[in-house]
Amino acid sequence: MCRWRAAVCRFGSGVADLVAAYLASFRSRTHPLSVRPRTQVVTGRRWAAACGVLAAAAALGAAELVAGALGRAGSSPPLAVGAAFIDLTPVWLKDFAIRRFGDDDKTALLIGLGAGITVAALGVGLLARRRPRWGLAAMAAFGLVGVTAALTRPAAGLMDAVPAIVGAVAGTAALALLIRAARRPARSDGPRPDKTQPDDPQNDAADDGRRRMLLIGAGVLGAAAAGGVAGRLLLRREDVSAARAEVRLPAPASPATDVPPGAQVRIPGMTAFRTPNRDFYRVDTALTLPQVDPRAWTLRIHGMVDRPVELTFEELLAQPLAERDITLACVSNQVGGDLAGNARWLGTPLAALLRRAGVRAGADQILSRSADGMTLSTPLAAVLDGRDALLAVGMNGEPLPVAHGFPARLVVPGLYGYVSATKWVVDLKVTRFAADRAYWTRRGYAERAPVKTFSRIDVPKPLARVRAGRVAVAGTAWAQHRGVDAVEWQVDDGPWRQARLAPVPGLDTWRQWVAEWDATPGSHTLRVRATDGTGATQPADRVPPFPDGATGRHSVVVTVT
Ligand SMILES: Nc1nc2c(c(=O)[nH]1)N[C@H]1C(S)=C(S)[C@@H](COP(=O)(O)O)O[C@H]1N2
Ligand SMILES: [Mo]
Repeated sequence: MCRWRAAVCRFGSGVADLVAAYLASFRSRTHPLSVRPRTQVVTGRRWAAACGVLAAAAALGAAELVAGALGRAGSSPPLAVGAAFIDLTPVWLKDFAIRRFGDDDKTALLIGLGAGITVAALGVGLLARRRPRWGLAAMAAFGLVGVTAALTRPAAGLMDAVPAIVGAVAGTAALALLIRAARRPARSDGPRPDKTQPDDPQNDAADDGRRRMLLIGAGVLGAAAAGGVAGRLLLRREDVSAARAEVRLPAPASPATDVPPGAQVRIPGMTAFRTPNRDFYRVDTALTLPQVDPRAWTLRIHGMVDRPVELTFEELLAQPLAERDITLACVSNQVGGDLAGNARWLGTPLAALLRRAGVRAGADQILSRSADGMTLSTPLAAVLDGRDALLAVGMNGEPLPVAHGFPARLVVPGLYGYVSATKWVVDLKVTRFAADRAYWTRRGYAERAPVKTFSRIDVPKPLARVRAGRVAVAGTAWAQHRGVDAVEWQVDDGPWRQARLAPVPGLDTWRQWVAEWDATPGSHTLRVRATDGTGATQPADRVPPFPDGATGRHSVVVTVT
């Protein structure tokens, strides 16, 4: 550990020396960019723009290499900037992204970021063509953006600034090198090469210059790529999939109730009652998946408790475990949307852990924190009211997938994910809503957010064409922890009719429904609404997901021929 630290210090002072020498070269005018701009003759716009892109590649490659060497994926400047962007994104845009791109929202963000970086790099190159120092300064400014983004990540340490710093140094150095190489061999006042004259010696010089430019450009690109690849490979050390494969989950002390055979409505195109892990929706703010080694993992329970608890993964597996079927839903889910999934979770009851810690009077919130610094708040009362709130380690018979919170996450039936389902959880603080706020509640989302009653038509699909006659209409409804007591469906403005409800193992999962429709030719609108266990029927008025979940009735238009 000490040796490591010494190496880091040496590395840091090395970087500082480099920067100092670099700056000194300006003063002594030996620097390639110290040529006075007016006498500077640089090549055409295209090459200058390419210089910018190559220099940016060098910056990113170097930064990636350092992020990899440090084993800190999140400190990679583009990822840090992306993560900062996610945090700064207004709620409406986030909703839009989740709605528009769904599980691919992060890919969309990274593509957008890549485009932005490319445009900025082109700009830096063009700027450097006439004003080398400005180009240099712009490159440094981008480095500063990277540093700021990395340092403002919630779980960041000072070391997270290093990749962006090294990247900025590498980027400016590469830019200087490239621009010097791009300088035409002829001076501006000398004769220009005459391309129509094959024997003109100026042409040879120009060709030589071009060859050198291409060589240097290729060298920079190669080094950048090598750095990037090496960085990514180094980050594999952090990968926890091997550790995950070694986890042996104990049998539950309290097994799940059997799922009744009829829970799955057997119609082509129908949603699976149990969502396979690979199909389970994913919503989180993590641009890079936290890699949490179970051997190093601990959960701390502290705050307004009599006896703070610290639990290792081994100790967690030794607790009595319960297995439960619970449907998770996201507050960003729209009417008819699919940001919900049903899994069989294995975990220890959260209430028992909290009682062991001894919750003090006056507390009303659990503020949970994940390994990547994300915070979620959960109403304490919901966790203690007897429902199956779990500190989960297993999902559908395997350890939690890394994308779903390995090694441990919270699952609380009946509450939207953003107030209950903390993935990669490492810390539970028992506190008061008046004292602490979490990521989403700070952004105006509701503190108390029970899942709203929801129903959806899964078959037929929107805009489907079906044959006149008997048509199966089926779907999924949920009102976790209250249960779905009725589902009604309607054709056009006809009467509401009862659908047949499939059996369910309990109140905490979604429920499938099915009906037979005597379809007549023409275009028809099918509509659905559910009634929960308290007797409340889904309202017709449409409200958006912000701040506590969407309402409205799902409908599909089908053509009957
Ligand atoms: N650490 C962490 N946990 C999180 C989130 C997050 O962004 N970070 N998102 C929450 C939200 S909004 C939802 S809907 C659920 C989604 O869980 P899933 O991705 O396993 O489906 O996780 C919750 N837990
Ligand atoms: Mo969510």
